[in-house]
Amino acid sequence: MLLQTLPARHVSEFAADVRASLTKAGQRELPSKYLYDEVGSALFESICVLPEYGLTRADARLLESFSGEIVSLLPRPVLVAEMGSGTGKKTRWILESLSQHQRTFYFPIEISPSALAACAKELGHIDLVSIVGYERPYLEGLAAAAERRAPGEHLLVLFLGSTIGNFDRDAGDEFLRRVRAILSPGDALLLGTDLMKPVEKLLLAYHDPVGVTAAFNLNLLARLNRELGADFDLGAFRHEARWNAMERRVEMHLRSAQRQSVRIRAADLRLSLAADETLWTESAHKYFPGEVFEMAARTGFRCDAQWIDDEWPFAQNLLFAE
Ligand code: AVI
Repeated sequence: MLLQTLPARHVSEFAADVRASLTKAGQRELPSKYLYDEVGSALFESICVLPEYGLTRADARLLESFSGEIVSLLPRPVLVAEMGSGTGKKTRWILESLSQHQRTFYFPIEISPSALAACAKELGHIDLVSIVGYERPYLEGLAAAAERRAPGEHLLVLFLGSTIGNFDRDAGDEFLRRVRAILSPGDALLLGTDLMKPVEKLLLAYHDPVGVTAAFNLNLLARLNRELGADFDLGAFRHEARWNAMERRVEMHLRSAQRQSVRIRAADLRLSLAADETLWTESAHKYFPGEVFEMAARTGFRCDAQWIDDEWPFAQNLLFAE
């Protein structure tokens, strides 16, 4: 795999993001993108195999069953770019189906170099597939991948696993609009969306009995200790998964078990937390199937096809840039 990297972003950007979200008025927050350092990414891989977290298996089942059909609906020749490829395991089916028709360039886009390396290992040996990895934020990587196409070539963008659900709804629309602005009419976006299901089932998926999701959430504080010289006592925080019915989302919080004060040296910040005060670390929005068609229409796409898993309500949606 060829790798395109950018100079490392400075620790000060991380510190500034943390400072801004912890000091904003009202509910304190921590940006969810920082959940995924090396430890966090490994814990997320473990979440994906938990019996209570059916999302990843549903995503993979749909790709395994319908890749042939999805590929048959695409204009060709087509290059494939994936925002947040992770280890690339689920993408194999799409690339194998495509390679029955054409030689394919695949551009995984990830900020984590270890995920890109795993992806190259997983997918590096598929016949007629060449991989160029972009170690960049999603939109920067996508713009770079889009520049590589020759006249007449289309682009298929993969945004799987319901990562769109981690954006607030308005921010999700804005993100899709920005993706659309990089594409040309007729280009495709395969968008994975986790669907509404009973709330007890959703809460268990984000608060598993083994405690893997709790460790994933608490690792964010451990990361602040490691990288920003903070002194969070991890034993003084509890993982919490909450259902927000108005916004139709699961929220992950870290609840302070006592009144405490924390210092984050690199962010030049001292925090005073009340007992029971929470830090909001992530949202996972859940969708109704029809909503995806409306999202597509609002953001410059048309949703032409949708496949829904029978076991765990989850949809793969094939959108085309209008
Ligand atoms: C990456 N993302 C789609 C996951 C989700 O379900 O929202 C992240 C996650 N957080 C806790 N469990 C999984």
